[in-house]
Amino acid sequence: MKLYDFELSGSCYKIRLFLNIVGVEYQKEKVDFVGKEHKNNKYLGLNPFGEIPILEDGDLRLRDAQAILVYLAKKYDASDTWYPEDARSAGQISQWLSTGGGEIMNSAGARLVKILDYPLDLEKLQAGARRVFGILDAHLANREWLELGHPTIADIACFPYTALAGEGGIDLTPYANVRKWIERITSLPRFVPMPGISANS
Ligand SMILES: N[C@@H](CCC(=O)N[C@@H](CS)C(=O)NCC(=O)O)C(=O)O
Repeated sequence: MKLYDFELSGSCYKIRLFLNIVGVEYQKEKVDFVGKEHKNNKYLGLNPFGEIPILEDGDLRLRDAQAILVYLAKKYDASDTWYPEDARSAGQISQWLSTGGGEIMNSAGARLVKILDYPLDLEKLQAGARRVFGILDAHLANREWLELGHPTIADIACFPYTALAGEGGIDLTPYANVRKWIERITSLPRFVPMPGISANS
């Protein structure tokens, strides 16, 4: 299995983290994201959206971190707890997969402005991120995990760009429930860190 990867990408990190959790060996192909390699013809051939992560498993190629998480959970999670089969659980988790690839990416955009000077509207992105963190914080007021009372791929999809919010100039101090949830995730037994997100030891 091959992951087209950039170490500082929170989206690629979703996949690295979950591959470690399910214990699947894989190979990394480093993408020169800063040099815009993901926009060259080779990469546009792999993913016409010009984005990473991309995962290849045998003759299957997938783009989009959330789609990749679903695939990995279905294929490699022997416990069937990270994305359980039943309709109710699948629906509950999927709503957060959409949030992880959607509204929470405001935080990713703010971080791209701050660390790579992307010409995007920083204030609008920060406001969008704060709105979703407020919703997340209220949701987590009376639960430890986003759904089902245990960790699922919903948590994995929403976690990185929430934990990296500070790098986009967004202070998580007002979101105490979100901060506790981050601590729970960084305490998971098979947790792996990335630059900007440490294990809770
Ligand atoms: N929908 C995709 C979006 C992934 C995404 O935005 N990836 C970033 C890196 S973290 C990217 O490749 N952006 C393209 C660019 O900024 O040029 C997913 O969730 O995997």
